Amino acid sequence: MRTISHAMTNRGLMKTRIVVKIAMAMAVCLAALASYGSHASGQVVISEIMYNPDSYEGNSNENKPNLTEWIELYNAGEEPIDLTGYLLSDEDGQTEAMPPATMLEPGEAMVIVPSGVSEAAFHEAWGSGEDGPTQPGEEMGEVQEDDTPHEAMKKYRVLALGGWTDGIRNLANSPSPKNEILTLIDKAGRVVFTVNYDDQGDWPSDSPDGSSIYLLPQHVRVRDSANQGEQWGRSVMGQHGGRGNVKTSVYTGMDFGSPGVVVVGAAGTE
Ligand SMILES: [Ca+2]
Ligand SMILES: [Ca+2]
Ligand SMILES: [Ca+2]
Repeated sequence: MRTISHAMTNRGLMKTRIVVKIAMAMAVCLAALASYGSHASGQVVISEIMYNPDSYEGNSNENKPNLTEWIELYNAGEEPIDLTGYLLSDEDGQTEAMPPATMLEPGEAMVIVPSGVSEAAFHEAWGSGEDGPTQPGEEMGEVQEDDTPHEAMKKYRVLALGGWTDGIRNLANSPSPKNEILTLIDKAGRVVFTVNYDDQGDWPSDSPDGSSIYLLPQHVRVRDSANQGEQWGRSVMGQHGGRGNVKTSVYTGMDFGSPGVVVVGAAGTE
């Protein structure tokens, strides 16, 4: 009896070991799939948020889109990313999906604006990068000696997306832990990037109006989560591509940001 029960125990142990081995193999497969998934969606980040421009934002009582808000995306990875079908969401709703063949090359930045404002209108105010690195707004401040981002400014795309008025609505000027929770979602419905920006605590102040917030160079590629205010900076003239807009019929105020320019630094550097 003892021998039989011993044999049975051994058999039980073997079974347990096999089950454990299968579970471990499955875990390895799942981990590989997960890393493939994150690889597939690449390293696209929300690199800058203009949520409280000095330019006229529209009257929310009239339910008009806030045309002068914008969001910058950046490909921090080493492979082109197909953003087709990607959309932005927050706790209010979501935008329309990005159109077919929306590619973002490694190191390329793209600006997302509400439908109703054109790429030409944005470039008119902020510069297109085609006419030299420090245009426009260079007359508004001195370019600093180490201001390589200006040199790095190149032509960038501006994509107008519908779904701001009835979807994500505006980007709150008085954000809180409950809003805005900006999330970039890929065409498979996976969350690629999320940030719950704020203007208090560790977060850059947005007072006075007009300055965007942007991921600091050392955190473009290295983050635990983007929900840490100290990882973001407030745009100022002449730093990390920061420049002012030229006033136009759409961009009526004096805003500061670095649309089209993302400075990437090594971890641990400032
Ligand atoms: Ca919103
Ligand atoms: Ca706003
Ligand atoms: Ca930027």
